[in-house]
Amino acid sequence: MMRLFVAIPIAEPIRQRLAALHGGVPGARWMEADSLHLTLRFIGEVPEDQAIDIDEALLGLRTAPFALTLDGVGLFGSARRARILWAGVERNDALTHLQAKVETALVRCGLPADAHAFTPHVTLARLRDAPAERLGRYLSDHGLFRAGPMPVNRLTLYRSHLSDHGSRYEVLADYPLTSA
Ligand code: 2AM
Repeated sequence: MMRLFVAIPIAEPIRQRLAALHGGVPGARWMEADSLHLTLRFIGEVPEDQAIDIDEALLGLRTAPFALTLDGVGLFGSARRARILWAGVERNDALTHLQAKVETALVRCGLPADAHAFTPHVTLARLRDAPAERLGRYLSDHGLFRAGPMPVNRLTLYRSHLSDHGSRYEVLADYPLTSA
């Protein structure tokens, strides 16, 4: 079995802009710059033959490149029990369309439809017992964060390796977006 997800990798120079958001939150585990990504679909554990089907389905996608802009920062979880600190993504019809295409392709591979609404974000840090007051200050300090436009010209299939030290993300395949 392999634990997979489909994402847009975050390229330079946006990585550097996101790295500049590090710090100021006690208990935060910040993402490594080369792991930064925008998840389009978390797949979860699948057997190897299904991973091959998924790879073929993603190869078959025909989508034109586009650009996206990061906008603001926020939290998943309540202010008292915040779990994830993220950078938001400006509303983007091409991104929504791409996510829907990926979803359709994966359901055709036999995966169950994703029950969650797509809330595009780039995880910056995972949080544990972060003081609410410090988080509040962080959000107001960085509320005006914006970065981009970032060209999106490929999707990536990642494999997630879980360990006691957190997850490590391995790039399994890249799928270029082409207008042709
Ligand atoms: P994220 O996009 O908020 O960072 C690999 O675990 C990636 O898939 C992570 O980037 C993670 O969150 C995303 N993901 C989405 N749903 C998930 C789930 N139910 N379990 C684990 N990861 C999930």
